Amino acid sequence: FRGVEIEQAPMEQEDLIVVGVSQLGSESGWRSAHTLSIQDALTKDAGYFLILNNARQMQENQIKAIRGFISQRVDYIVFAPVIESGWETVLREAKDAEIPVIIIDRMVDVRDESLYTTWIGTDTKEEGKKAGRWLERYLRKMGRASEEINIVVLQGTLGSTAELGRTKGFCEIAEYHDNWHILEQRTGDFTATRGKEVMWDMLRRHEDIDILVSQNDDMTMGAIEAMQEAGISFGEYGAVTVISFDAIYDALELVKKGWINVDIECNPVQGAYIDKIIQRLERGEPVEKSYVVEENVFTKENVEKFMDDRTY
Ligand code: GYE
Repeated sequence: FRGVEIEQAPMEQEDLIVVGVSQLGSESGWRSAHTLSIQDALTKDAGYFLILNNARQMQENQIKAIRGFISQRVDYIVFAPVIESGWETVLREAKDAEIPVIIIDRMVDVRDESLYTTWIGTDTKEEGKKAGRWLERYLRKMGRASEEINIVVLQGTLGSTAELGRTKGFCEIAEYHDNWHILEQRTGDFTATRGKEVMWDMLRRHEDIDILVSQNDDMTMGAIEAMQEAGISFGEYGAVTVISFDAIYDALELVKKGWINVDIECNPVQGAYIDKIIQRLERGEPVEKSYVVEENVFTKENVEKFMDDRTY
């Protein structure tokens, strides 16, 4: 995306609120929508000078960017942490510099909550549970509730909130079912390319896959390509039932076509929240410690009425 270099806020911008944003990367359609939503909200017209840095999936790049923001004395630091662990030191540096930190999308795992001001994100564990609950209902509806069910899971970036939450949430439901067998869980790094490669490999090693749980739409699309190339049928009338996460527009098209059976929504439109929170802080008003964005579940039955409004 645009604005990958850290720019210096020019002097004449003094009346603008300077916000340093460390985005974790540009791995997925969801991520592009997330970045765009930030750029749309933190505009000059709205009173902001936005410094946006793309960390390209590397925690050390994020730490470097945040240190850069601290030495530039930005007014706010906003960041989407690539993984949960390892943030204590740099967050303490920001706190010592008295720069408020707003965490977005994924979460950090820190003991001391005072190291950040607030968090805006989604309930990824609940998303995982929704996938599990959908599968329960689906198997019941298909008369397969007591069949042996073989599941493979394409996980996102290991150690990221989205991966940890979705894995945990789905496993919690799976534990109730002795006949659900998770054959393998492997990371596809939230990208289409890795999703395809890993799915290829899993298809080669497991003969009888009933369910694919893919923790984002990009990996799902890669996995679909792998199944097509391997001559394995999938989706509504196929051998492999496909469960996906995110619900970006291109994936909703596939839900409509019956290629993806269900897509658990994850909402990337978080920019307006950042703006609202900063405005509150500017007025000296209190903010909540966390803001969780609302989300839906899409199947062929309900998908169409949501597609018109979807901008990403
Ligand atoms: O699901 C995936 C992205 O952290 C919720 O990251 C986000 C996830 C999203 O790469 O597509």
